[in-house]
Amino acid sequence: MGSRTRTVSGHHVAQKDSLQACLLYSVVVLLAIGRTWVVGLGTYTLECGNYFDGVLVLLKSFVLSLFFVFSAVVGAEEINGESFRAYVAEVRAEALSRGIRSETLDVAFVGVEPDPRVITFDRRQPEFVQSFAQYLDLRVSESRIRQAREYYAAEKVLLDEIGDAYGVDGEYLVAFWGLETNFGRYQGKYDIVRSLATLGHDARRSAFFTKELYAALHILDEGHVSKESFVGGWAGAMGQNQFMPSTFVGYAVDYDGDGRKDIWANKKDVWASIANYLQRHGWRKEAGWGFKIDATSVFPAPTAVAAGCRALRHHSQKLILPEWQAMGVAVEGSDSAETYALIKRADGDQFSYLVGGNFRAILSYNCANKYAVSVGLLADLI
Ligand SMILES: [Ca+2]
Repeated sequence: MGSRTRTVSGHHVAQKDSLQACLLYSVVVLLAIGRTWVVGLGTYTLECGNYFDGVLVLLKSFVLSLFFVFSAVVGAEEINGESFRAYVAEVRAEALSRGIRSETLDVAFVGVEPDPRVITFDRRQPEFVQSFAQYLDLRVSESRIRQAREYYAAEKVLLDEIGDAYGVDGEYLVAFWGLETNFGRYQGKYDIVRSLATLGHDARRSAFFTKELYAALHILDEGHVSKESFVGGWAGAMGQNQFMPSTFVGYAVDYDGDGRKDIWANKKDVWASIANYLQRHGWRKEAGWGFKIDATSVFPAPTAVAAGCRALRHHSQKLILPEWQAMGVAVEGSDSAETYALIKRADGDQFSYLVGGNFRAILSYNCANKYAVSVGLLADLI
C-alpha cells in the first residue's frame, strides 16, 4: 500500500478531481451495469487508490457496501414477491393437509422472504475441475488428518460403541464429520426454511426443493430443533453431518435417547446418524473402501455404468480382486466376496482408485468420486 502513496503536493487538485471521478464512476457503473461488473470495478478502484491510500480504504468500503446493497436489490427484483407468497401459501395449505400443525407453520414462515443469495449460489457456474491430487491436497490436509486423529483418540470408546451398534467403522464417522463440516465447525448459517422456500419457488429445481421443504417442516413439527437453530448450507444441507431434510427424515437417529434427533449440537446423534445411513446403504465393516493404485499398471477398457449417481459414470465394470490382478493391476488382497470398479483416471493424475462396495455407500452420501476418495483416505489415515 505504502509504495502507492503519492507525495507530490502539486497533484492535490488532480487527486481531488480524480477521486470525485472515481466515486462518480463507481456509482454510475454500479447503477447502470450492475453486479457483473464488480471485477472490473474492483480494478478501477485500486487504480483510484494510487492517488491516496487512506481514501482507498474508505472508497473500497463505500463501493463494497454499494455493491452489497445493489446485489440485494437486484436479486430481490429477480424474485417475484407476489408469486413467492402464493407459493408459500400453497405449501402451507398442503403441509396442513399432511398433518403438520399450524403453530409450526406460523413459526416456520413468520416474515419469510425469498433469499436472493441462494439464487445467486444456485446460478453459479461450476468451478474449474480439480485433479484428484489438487482436491485431496486441500481436503485431506495435514491439519485435517491431525485433528481427525485427535478426535478419534478422544472419543474412541463412543465411536467404537456406535460403530459396533451399526456395523460400521468408527474412523469413517470421523472422516465424514471432518470433511462435511470441519468436525462440526462449519454447518452454514442459512435459514433452512427460507432457503428451501426460495429454491422451491424457483423454477429450476422446484419439485426437488419443495419436497425437501415439506421434510423440513416435518422436522420442525417434531421438535428436533428450534426455528432459530434450524440453519445450514444455502441449499438446505443441515447440521454437523449436512443431511438434507429428506435424508434426516429417513436416517437421522436419536442416539442419546433425549427424544430429539439433534444433528446440530449433539455429537452422539451426529455420528449415529451417519452410521445408520451407511448401514442402510450396505456398509460392510472392516471391508475398507478400496485402493489407491499406480495408474501406469492399468487397464482394459472398462464398461461404464449408465444408471445411478453421476460419479458412477466414471466407474468401470466391477470385478473381484483376483480378476484385477490377472489384468496386471498391482493390488494386494484376495477378497473374492467384494467387487471393485476402477475410477477412470483424470488428466494430470498419477494415481487411480479401485473402489469397492463401501465406496459406493460413500457415494450415496455425496455423489462425487473425489469426495468419496477423500473420505476413504482420511479414514485410512486415522
Ligand atoms: Ca438426541
